[in-house]
Amino acid sequence: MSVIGRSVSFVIVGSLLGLGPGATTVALAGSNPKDSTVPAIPMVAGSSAPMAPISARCWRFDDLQPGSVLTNYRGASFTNTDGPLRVVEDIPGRPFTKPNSILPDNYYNPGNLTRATPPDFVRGAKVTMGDHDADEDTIYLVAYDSQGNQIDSDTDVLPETLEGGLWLEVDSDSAGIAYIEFWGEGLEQGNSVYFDNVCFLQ
Ligand SMILES: [Ca+2]
Ligand SMILES: [Ca+2]
Ligand SMILES: [Ca+2]
Repeated sequence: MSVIGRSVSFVIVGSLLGLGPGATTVALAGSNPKDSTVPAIPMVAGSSAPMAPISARCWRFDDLQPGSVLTNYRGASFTNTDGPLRVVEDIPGRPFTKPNSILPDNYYNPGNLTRATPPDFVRGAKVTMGDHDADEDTIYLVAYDSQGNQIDSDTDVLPETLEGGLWLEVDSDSAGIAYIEFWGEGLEQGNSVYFDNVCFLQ
C-alpha cells in the first residue's frame, strides 16, 4: 500500500515569495501573518523597530530533470540516510511549487531522514513537506550547529485527508545553523513525504 498516495489533484500555486524558478534571493521587507510563505521579521528587543531585513534563499528544484538524483544544488548538499533523493515531476498541492518536488527512493523504509547543508551558516530554515493524503504523517525539522548540537526543532501533523503540505521552520539567535535534517513518519514509520521549497535565512 502506498503511504504517499498517488491520486492526481494538482493545484496551481503562486510563486514562492513571488520570484522566479530555481534558487532565489530576496530581502524580506515586510511580513504578513496570514502569508505562511513569508517568515516573521524579528524585532529589536524592547522596541518596535525591526532588525535588518532577512535574506532568504529558497530552493524549489523546478529546473532539475525529473528522474535525476538530488545531491548538490546551488551550493547546498542534500543526502538521505537510506538511498538517493529523487527529483519527481509530481507535487501533492499547496504549498509545493510546480513542477518538481523531491522524494526519497526508499521513503517506505523506517527511520530514514534527509540532511540539507547550506553553503554558509544560516540563522533560519524552512521546508515544505507533504503528500497525496493516503495517511497521517508527523513531520519533523531539526537544526544543528557545526558540532552536531541541536539548536532548534519544529514538528506538525499532516492530516490523513490533506492533499498538499505544510511548512516547518527553525531559527537561531545568530547565524549558527550548519545543517538541517527533516523527515516524516507515516504508516509503518517510513519517511513517506515529499519535500520542496527548502529556504535558508541569513
Ligand atoms: Ca518545486
Ligand atoms: Ca499523508
Ligand atoms: Ca505519507
